[in-house]
Amino acid sequence: MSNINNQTQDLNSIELVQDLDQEAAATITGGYLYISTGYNGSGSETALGKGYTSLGGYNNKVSWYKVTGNTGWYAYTGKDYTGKGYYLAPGSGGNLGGYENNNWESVKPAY
Ligand SMILES: [Ca+2]
Repeated sequence: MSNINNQTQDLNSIELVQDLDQEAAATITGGYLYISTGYNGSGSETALGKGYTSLGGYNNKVSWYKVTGNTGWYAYTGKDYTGKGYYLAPGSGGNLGGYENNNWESVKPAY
């Protein structure tokens, strides 16, 4: 778990916090959206526990994800939940392909 916490701090350190949408900032209990810049969790990886209107340094670089817990997520190709949206079911994950690969810029939990 300490590794997850460190990754979350890395994301915060690139100043994503100021981009948080307050309505989407509610913390999810028991689940995370993991994202990485390489396939199969390689490259830079982080765990997200709430919505982000911009992925900061991860914008247009995500190539892999995994959803833990019982809450699904939405991922969008544009900032502020715009562009093309994708539903990520609880327990799902894998490498991104085609238009979706290297294109996510915002994510939020699907309540
Ligand atoms: Ca994009």
